[in-house]
Amino acid sequence: MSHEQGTTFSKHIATLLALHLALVSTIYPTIFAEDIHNESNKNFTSKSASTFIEVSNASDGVDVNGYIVYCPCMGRFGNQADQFLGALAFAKSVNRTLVLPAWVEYIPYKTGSIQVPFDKYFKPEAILPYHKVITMERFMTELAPKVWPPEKRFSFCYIQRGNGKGCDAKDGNPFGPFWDNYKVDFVGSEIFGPELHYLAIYKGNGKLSWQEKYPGDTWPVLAFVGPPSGFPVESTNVHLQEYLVWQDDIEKKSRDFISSLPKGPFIGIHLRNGADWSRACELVDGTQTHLFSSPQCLGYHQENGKLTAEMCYPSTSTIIKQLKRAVKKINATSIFVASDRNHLITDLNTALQNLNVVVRKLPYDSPHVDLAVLGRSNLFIGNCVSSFSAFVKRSRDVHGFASEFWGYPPDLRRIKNEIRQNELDHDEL
Ligand code: GFB
Repeated sequence: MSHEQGTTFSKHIATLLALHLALVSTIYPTIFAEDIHNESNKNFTSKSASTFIEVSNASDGVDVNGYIVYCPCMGRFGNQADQFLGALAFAKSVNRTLVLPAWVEYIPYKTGSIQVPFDKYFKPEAILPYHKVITMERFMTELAPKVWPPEKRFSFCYIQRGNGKGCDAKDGNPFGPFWDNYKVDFVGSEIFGPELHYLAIYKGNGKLSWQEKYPGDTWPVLAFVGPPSGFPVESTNVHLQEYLVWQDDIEKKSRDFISSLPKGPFIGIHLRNGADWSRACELVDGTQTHLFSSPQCLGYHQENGKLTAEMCYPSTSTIIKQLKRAVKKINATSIFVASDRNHLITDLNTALQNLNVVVRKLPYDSPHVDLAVLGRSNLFIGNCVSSFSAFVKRSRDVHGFASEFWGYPPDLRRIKNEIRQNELDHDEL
């Protein structure tokens, strides 16, 4: 990489980071007026209420190998779900019980964040076939008094953060509100880098290094300032999506909605087109290797091509063209649209009227029901760059359902024309 390219690349990274931090710490339209009730758990009713503790290997229900606790302090739902899969793999690798953190959500036009218990959306029992888990709420009330008394609460970080000398685990939003939600204060910090890294579990004896440096008897709880995992999800952990099973009420809402659609196959589409997204996509100028979740279509080693602006923020004409093709391909009778802003219902209904399909969206706002419906569609078309779309793609892969992405593979003729047009414009100047 030349110095100039390097500088441009660094500028992009810096801009993206700043954008990301600004976006996650301010006002996000992420909490919706969805009243999710705790219905009985149909598939897992055989498990007793204490299942999560019974999987532990001591008579008093305490896991002698210890626990992993962390704050999902980066990004919104899609980002958090990506990192959850990595954290799950990490906990399994070091053989500690994973404490399921709350989902961090941001309230529109309000500072701060709220913490939504993990099991409001997903069934913890469904994770047990893979690894031992307990919700943060149960951990704090039932086990923390025994294994993690206030005087033993150290926060773990790779490198010093904030203004102090340690992890400053509660500095900023959502860090402070997350731990406050569980009334956790830290008495000190444990900086594990640079000798150790959570990624060590993917190399040689890495997982043993964690166990040797932090044995369960002297360090019963490793409380990480952020997820012990990367973003996007490591390729080896993509399959762990199968253990994220929706709670029954979300399943029911998605099934009810689907049964209200005309009989026949339906296409589920994700239109990520809010203001934050258009700002992020402005950075796509052909020089980046990856952006956010783009490895899901471009490949983790970029083996499937380059990122284009159309893949990040597809034009309405691209969306219509791809949809027309897809409708014919699967003989769809309806299209379900999920979006964070503009569902394009009128444009799509008008453009597709000759094909006899109806275009619908949920009659209420719920990202989780949107995800569940998209997951069940006969064909899904998502945004390769978005981690919200990535959640859907992974959940469909579990069942072998078909998925496509906007603008992918890129329309080479269109790109050539754009380049030619740019050259003409330039010549005219
Ligand atoms: O899920 P997420 O991390 O995906 O964040 P990206 C996007 C959020 O926008 C979701 C809402 O968690 C939802 O709250 N949202 C997006 C939607 N699409 C839909 C939809 O179809 N229906 C509904 N109801 N809500 C990244 C962020 O978003 O975008 C980063 O995580 C950063 O922090 C970046 O802001 C620009 O990967 O798409």
